[in-house]
Amino acid sequence: MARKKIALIGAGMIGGTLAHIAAQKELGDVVLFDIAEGIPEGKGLDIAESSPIDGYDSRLKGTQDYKDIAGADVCIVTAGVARKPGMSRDDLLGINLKVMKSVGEGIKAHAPNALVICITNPLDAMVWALQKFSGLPENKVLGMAGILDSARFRYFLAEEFDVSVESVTAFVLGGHGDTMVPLVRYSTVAGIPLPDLVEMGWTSQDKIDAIVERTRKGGGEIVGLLKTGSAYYAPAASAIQMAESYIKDKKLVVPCAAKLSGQYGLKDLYVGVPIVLGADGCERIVEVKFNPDEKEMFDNSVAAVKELMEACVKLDPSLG
Ligand code: A3D
Repeated sequence: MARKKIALIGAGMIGGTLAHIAAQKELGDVVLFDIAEGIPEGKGLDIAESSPIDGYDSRLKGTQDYKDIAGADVCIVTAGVARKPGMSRDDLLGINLKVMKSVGEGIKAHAPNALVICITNPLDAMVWALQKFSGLPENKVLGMAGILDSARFRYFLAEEFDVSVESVTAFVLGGHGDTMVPLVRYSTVAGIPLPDLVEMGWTSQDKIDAIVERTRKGGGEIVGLLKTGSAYYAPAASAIQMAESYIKDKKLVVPCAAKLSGQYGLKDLYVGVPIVLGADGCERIVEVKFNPDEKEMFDNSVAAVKELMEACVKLDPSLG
């Protein structure tokens, strides 16, 4: 069986990390595309030179030519600008919308059968625009955010309970931003929901509330520490999990930004919801039952996503 081909559009901090993990896992051969000359070539060569030590045979190539992504099975998009301290994800909108247009056209021309995973912020609006610009089927264009936000939530909870991260499951839904919705009722330690753990005296409601707040601001916490950019190790690991579930048809149930077509009473927008991710891309959207508080938080988050979409349409009326 021929090797899979993974195209990384954007070879910055996340793109380089994606290339390293994808190669180490032998998910396929890796093409790094970037407009910055030398960066994708240099990162590709550096990673390839580690392959004899780590023992993997993935081939890596850096390029400025979209022709080199031809026939890619997966395209992971990080092209654009990342947040600097004091910048919100929304400040990135104007710059990154133009980038999504050129990336969408490049993918449409050279890799129309790929699964496309968008990471560029502001995530929900950018993946929505990327799907429109590329014209690829909705089930094959997804946004990465929920896995990362849930991983942060899981990590903080595992720390609080002093248990393995593997024993903690958590769902963070909604748009990727300060309005995201960490679902406490659906988050568990070995299947025991958090509200039960509060009753059992494992933690307090105040501590859970503080962890929820830290999760919502998890991206900003890293930006504040790094000062020169945003998180890249955990975002890359999250997107690789999505690519792996697609390539291996694992059908993981994971929160991703997916295009809704009636689910949750919403249409024609991307927002974070649990999906089954397999060989057909988004194979099913899971409709979680919300209580009134959760519904209010989800609605607020959707309203924030809609605002960004409207701002996109103002900047590029072809999206309307
Ligand atoms: P960075 O290291 O700046 O890399 C971005 C790369 O994109 C640079 O190498 C640029 O040269 C390249 N680029 C710019 N324009 C184009 C273009 N038109 N075509 C191809 N390449 C281009 O950023 P990063 O890797 O740290 O972050 C990438 C994106 O991910 C940013 O928008 C971040 O805000 C976003 N991000 C999202 C999450 C989510 O959870 C959704 C988390 C972290 C970062």
